[in-house]
Amino acid sequence: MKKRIGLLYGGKSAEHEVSLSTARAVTQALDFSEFDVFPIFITLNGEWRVGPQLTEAAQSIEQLQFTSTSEKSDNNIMQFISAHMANPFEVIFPLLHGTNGEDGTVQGFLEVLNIPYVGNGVLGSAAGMDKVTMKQLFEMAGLPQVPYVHFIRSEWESNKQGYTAKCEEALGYPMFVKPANLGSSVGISKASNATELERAVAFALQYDRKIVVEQGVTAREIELAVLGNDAPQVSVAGEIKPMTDFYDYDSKYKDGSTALIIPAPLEEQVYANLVDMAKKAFKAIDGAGLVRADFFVTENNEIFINEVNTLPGFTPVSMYPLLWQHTNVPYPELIKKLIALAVERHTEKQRLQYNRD
Ligand code: G1L
Repeated sequence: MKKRIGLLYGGKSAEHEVSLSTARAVTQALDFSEFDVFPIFITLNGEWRVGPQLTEAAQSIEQLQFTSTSEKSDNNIMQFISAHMANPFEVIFPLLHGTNGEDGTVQGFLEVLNIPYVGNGVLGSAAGMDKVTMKQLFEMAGLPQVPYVHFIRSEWESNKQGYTAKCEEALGYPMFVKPANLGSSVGISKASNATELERAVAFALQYDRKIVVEQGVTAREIELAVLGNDAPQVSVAGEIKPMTDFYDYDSKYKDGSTALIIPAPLEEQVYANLVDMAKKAFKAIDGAGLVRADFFVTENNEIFINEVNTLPGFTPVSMYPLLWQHTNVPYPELIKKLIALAVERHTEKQRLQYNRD
């Protein structure tokens, strides 16, 4: 029996286009003799559109952006629910951020409908989107991190001097100012003095009401891919070599001005520590399916965890799939494993008892 799989992509998000390209890449890697594939497109306006079954890989992203089936340009989430009721999806592959940027929302919706889905659950997705929450979880797991200060807009506005002094004392310049909400690198900037700090905070506040200020470290950026549920596997390490001062949204996604080095040259013991920390970080956020764990490694081989990404770039040329490729898990196999992990997790959840009978 073929599995009915729904690819959920697009979305009311800055990464709408990235999501479309990712969905196209996934259709190109899926085995159509094993899966019945249904496209579920969320437009930039947030309208849900369930398309006809795909019988082969999508050649273009235009093909995945089908036009409206109704005049009502409202939400149409009912179309998705009806399609599922008529003929249930066995797994949904969510290839997008939450429809309004706050993540875990799409996962929560799929939980309510009791549909298995690929990747992290509500808690992991939400924790993975909030840099402050993530740091607090890492702290409790005993993972080493770069010193940081955090505050919300109202705290900053009522006490700029106090927070500036706090940052200067706890961190020193240079500092990196980031919106807590981790979509991409938008809103991030570097501050080398108090004037720049004020400007950087104002900039970051355009993207979130919660801000994190981190001590600047001179270190290599090393990333590992984690795959699994209760006993996750870890890939070889990769290194990101930025060609600019630090990598911002443009250099990360547009210029191609970063180089990926896989495997990253690391001493055996350093790699072993990174693997251990990647697993701990996955567990700390209650990860499921996958995360990409990002680290700083200094010249003296001191390791700091930077973040985990619960929705890493996922085209065949993105770091996460490339790390598995170099660990002998090619992209089509990676996708199959993620689908199997989604089913496994859902099956385990079905065993739970929700009442006292
Ligand atoms: F489903 C997975 F595998 F868990 C998954 C889901 C989403 C992996 C990676 C992503 N990434 C994205 O959706 C995105 C980078 C395109 C965000 Cl818009």
